[in-house]
Amino acid sequence: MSQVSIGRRSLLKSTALLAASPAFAQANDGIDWHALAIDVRSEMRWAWGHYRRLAWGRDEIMPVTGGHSRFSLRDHDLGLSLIEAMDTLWVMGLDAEFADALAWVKVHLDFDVDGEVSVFETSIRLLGGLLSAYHACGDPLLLAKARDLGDRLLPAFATPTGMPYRFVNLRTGAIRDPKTNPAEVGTYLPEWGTLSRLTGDDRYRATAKKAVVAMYDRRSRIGLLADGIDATSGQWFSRRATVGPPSDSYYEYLWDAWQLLGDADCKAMYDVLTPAILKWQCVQSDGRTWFNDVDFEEGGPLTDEQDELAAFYGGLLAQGGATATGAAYTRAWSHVQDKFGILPEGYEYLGDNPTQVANALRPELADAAFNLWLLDRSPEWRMVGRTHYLNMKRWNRTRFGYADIDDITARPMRLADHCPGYWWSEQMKYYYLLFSDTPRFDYQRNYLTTEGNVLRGFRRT
Ligand code: DMJ
Repeated sequence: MSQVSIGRRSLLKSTALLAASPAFAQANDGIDWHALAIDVRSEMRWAWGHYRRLAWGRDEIMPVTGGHSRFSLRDHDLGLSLIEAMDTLWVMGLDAEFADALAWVKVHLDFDVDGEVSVFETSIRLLGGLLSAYHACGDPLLLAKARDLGDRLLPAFATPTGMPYRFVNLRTGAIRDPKTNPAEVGTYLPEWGTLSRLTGDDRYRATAKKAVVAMYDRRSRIGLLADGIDATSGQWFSRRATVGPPSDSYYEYLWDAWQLLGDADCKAMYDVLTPAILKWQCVQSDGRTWFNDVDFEEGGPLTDEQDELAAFYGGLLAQGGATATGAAYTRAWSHVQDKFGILPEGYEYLGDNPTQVANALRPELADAAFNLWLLDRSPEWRMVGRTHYLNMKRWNRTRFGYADIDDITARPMRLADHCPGYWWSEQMKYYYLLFSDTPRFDYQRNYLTTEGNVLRGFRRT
């Protein structure tokens, strides 16, 4: 198998496949992974039932009170959670629920709204969700909706640099806010390349690629990107290089564009930027591996504070070949999980303490564990995912679903009345894939986006 044909979350050796069977896993570590997978599926169905009854077609359920909230638009819902959930429902075999969601999309989803959305969030969540649902069932209406949405996002990229404005009006194409960052510039290619492949219209891929290159071309002499740039002038307005937000998925999508689309330019860019990150940002402290934020031109450290969202990075590093560093970084976050139960949004490694005590029901450590497990099938990563799941069940579960936490240091942890859309697309899918060994997923050749949307690897059985 050529490297290009090996999926982002794959690269398995044939011997490792044996270790993937539930029987082997059970004998190996005494955990009944199959039962755990069934439990995840049952929690998904339970939470979906509440969403279906109390927040159908709304963006997000409020799991403490049973209300609902908006995400994309101020005055209009776009069924965010429903769309984010679709491919998770499908891979879990919750086919009646999937059909119900598809029927809603066919009747109700309409992007012709006079309102402004985030180009980045709309692309990774809604466009990606529609494409993964299309991958699951092949209904052409889903592709048509994805294309319509892509067309409505395209005007944002009409800048002198090719880097997009942050916001666009879905009906008028009016754009706003050129002050952007690497993630909002460069997290498009897998979805937009897929859209181009499926429609035969190369504009989506070419537009996304131009933005990625424009950002890369502005790297510093030492090979780092800062995290604030003006899309119209191409001038930086920040000096901070970080692997956390708002830069995180820029790096992820360089590797992903290579893995999914075979884009060798993106691999070359990844191979230039990653050694610079490892050289200037990677540090050892108390036997653990962390990534400092640093000055992007001088390389000097700015802070030891770590952002929880950066916890995905260990999985990416391993996929890109820095296996030991990726594993070590994931172990460092696993230490924080073991210490606090749920990761805090901010953490400083020198004091081994939270700097922000909230957690917005985040999937990043489960994401990294899943990616590492796909690479080496080590039970260690399944155990990290299992702890993530069981701790979530213990602390985040509430009356009508799963909720964010306001304070992970309080006992019991204090909940916030919000369930983010990505919960339906990300960790519930990572857990299930990690524990189930489902025949609906190709564990050797697959691709999941930054939002957990499966664009390659579904098996229609
Ligand atoms: C998700 O929406 C995506 O993974 C994004 O790239 C950053 N993280 C959030 C969830 O925390």
